[in-house]
Amino acid sequence: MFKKILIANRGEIAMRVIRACKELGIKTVAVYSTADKQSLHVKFADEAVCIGPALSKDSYLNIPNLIAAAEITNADAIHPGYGFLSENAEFSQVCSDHNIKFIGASADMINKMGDKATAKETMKNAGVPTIPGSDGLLGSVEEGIKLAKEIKYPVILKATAGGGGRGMRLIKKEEEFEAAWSSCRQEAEAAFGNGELYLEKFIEEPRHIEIQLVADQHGNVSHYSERDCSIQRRHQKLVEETPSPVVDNELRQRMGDAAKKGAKAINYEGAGTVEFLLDKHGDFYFMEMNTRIQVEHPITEEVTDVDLIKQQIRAATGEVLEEVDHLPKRHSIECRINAEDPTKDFRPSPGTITNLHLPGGQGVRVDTHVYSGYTIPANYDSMIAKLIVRAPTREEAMIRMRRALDEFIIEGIKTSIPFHAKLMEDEGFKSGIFTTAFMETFDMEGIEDYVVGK
Ligand code: MV4
Repeated sequence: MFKKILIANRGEIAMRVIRACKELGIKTVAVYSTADKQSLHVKFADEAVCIGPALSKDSYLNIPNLIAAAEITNADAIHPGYGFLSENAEFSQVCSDHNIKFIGASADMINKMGDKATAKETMKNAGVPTIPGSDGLLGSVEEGIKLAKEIKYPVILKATAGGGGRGMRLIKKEEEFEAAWSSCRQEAEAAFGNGELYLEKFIEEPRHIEIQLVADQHGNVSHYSERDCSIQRRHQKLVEETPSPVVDNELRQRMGDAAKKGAKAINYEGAGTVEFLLDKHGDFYFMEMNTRIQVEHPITEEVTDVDLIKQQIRAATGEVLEEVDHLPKRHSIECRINAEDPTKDFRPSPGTITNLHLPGGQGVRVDTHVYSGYTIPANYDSMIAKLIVRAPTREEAMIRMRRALDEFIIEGIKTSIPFHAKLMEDEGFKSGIFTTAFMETFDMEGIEDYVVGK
């Protein structure tokens, strides 16, 4: 087992990793930027090292400073959390070159899954269902137009270096193809330094369903069922739940098997997530594979009774992890609490929390790094807490979430809490029948009324 882990991250996920390490008897090193000196992860870790100024690129993305911090503290592993360097092939390689275990994917794996056309091709060859479209990259605009005619419009152009919704163009008819091709290519070249594109049939109003995996270093791959992440806005997830209201045990087993088959084909190691689109006919297709622990991992923990961070650390040490298909024992929902004003198009609302009261009681979990008096810096993302509930059924989980949101008092800044409160009472959400387009028609009117105590 590792003796000391450096956590190359901040915020709630840094706290989450510290908690797992404490229970495993592993010492922790926090790193922080000058903007995060007052952060909880700095206080709760055994040691803390300042790695640079507020700008992410000079601190949390500063590879030489992170390696130096690991070396001076004698850390034998680095946990990258999510975001920042968690899917950075160079960082994974540099860690390995310095004999520091990167608790994440190898550089090769990150490159393979980070190139979306390669990832899709790899999964298709492994027998995982993929969306009809080009075999790999498109060679020319003419090839794209010819293929689009065959697979029929609407189609979607995707940048192979994109992902998470960046570098995509929906094309509804042939007349739009050339303009979409040029603008998508340019955008991808500018954003990722790689303008290569591939084409797919556009799946209309799908659900986003992802399968959690943990693979040990001996070929054992366990799945932990699905998470439904269909409630998103501009590719930012707002609410996740498990089990999905539209996935039964038969579909769950097929999706879990497909995800495991894909992971085994690439000799995957560690925690990972296979994202699928589920269409209205109940067919599912590989979309992307995330080679990191994700924000929404706690809902899976709440329904499987497994600590996924501990499991990820155990896998990284080389421990043999028995292969198990985990089925959900109950229901769990997560609301991402962001320092944003939902009445003003979710614009960021950083500042000082003047008063804080966290919800509690049976089945309520809050993962956060904030406290009363804490100032949210404007430099990083706006998620300040994850409110997670568990209950025997989906209906009880929604009622419990509504109750917990009422107890959640945050003064001094605006948060997304009122939005979540209204969502828990929304008939469309309550029905469980919705798609990734849900937020396009969600009515924000009257959410001012969803304040504490009402
Ligand atoms: C799609 C699609 C429909 N058809 N691909 C968005 C994020 C990126 N991972 C891929 N995405 C999509 N790919 C085909 N062939 C629709 C989306 C999509 C989406 C997917 C999941 C969750 C929310 C979404 C919102 C808009 C578009």
